Amino acid sequence: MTETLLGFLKYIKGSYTGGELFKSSRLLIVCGNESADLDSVVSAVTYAYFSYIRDPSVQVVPVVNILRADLNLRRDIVWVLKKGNIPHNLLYFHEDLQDMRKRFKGPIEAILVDHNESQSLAKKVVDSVVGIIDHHEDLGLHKDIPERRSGPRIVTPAGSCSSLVFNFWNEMFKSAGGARIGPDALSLCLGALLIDTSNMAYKVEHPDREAHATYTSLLPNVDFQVYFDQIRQAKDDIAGLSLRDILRKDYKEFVFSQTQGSLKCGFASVVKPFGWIHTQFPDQQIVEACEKFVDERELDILVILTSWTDSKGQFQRQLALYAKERPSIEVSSKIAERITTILKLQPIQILDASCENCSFFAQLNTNASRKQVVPYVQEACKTL
Ligand SMILES: [Mn+2]
Repeated sequence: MTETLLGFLKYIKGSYTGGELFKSSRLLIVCGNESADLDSVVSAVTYAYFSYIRDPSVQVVPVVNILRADLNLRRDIVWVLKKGNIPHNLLYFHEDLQDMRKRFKGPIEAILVDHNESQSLAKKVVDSVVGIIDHHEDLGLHKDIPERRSGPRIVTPAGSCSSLVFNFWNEMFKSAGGARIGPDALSLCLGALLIDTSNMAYKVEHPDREAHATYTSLLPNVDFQVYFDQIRQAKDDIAGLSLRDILRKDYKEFVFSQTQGSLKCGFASVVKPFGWIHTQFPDQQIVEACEKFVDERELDILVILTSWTDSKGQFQRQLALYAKERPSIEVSSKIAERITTILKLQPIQILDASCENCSFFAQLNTNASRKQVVPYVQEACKTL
């Protein structure tokens, strides 16, 4: 039996290509969220791998919830995979999900990691959710998972979902007398943890400390600070990307219900401040990019969340709202009013000319990432 992550991915690829995978009565996948950040990719890939280490007779296919071509926008993931010698062609994307649906006639069952409600294409393709490991707000779905004894249902705070995935399997290995885990899988887990917690300085919860302690003992030759700096550098490198790519690189969308009807909101996370964006693109290009983005996705409102560490080492956040036309513009300003206190928003000027479609704010509550901002906006929408 192979023991490295690379060996496992090659084995699954063989089974996929040769068709053995499609001969069983069910097809099991593990799927990350639609932003497909490092945490989601690592959580999916390592979940499938750990499951294989535990029981090689159960084949789980890890799926990255985006198109294959979009992986290259995520330079931190590309860097970590390269460092781990994991080629991209051993991963599975939307195209493969469609292919699986065509080739497999039985039920496709999914374990969701880093989200707890099916998203994007997986929502259409998956027949049932049989497991969840996540660190987002619990939407209360699939509560019957524990009774069905199919997979775990763990939705609990953690800086990184990868910590929850690792701890879940590591506990299982311990009770089975231990397991040999490939260092390539451990490096992936460590990378996600370091990025999600800024090298254990931010949003660290008990599961992260537990995972960190294990990585420290199992990876004695890795300099965590150096590894973190390298991934961080790759993640922050968005130079040369178009505004459209910057917006869709780490993106999620939601439909929120209102008193009457519903509101479709997109949330783009960006790793540089608006000031930097404005040095790369003039007013008109910024406004046009937002307009096109909203049109392409039929959004009512686009929320852009920036976060970065400034030259003094201070972690900072900003928030912008964009709406193309009335009445969405009014709705957008009401949402801004309602989230001002909780997020400590302060209006700032970014564009040279005034623009009624956009509003920009410094977000002084720097603890609130998209994970928190989304439910605040959802709450603000309810009575609109
Ligand atoms: Mn996550």
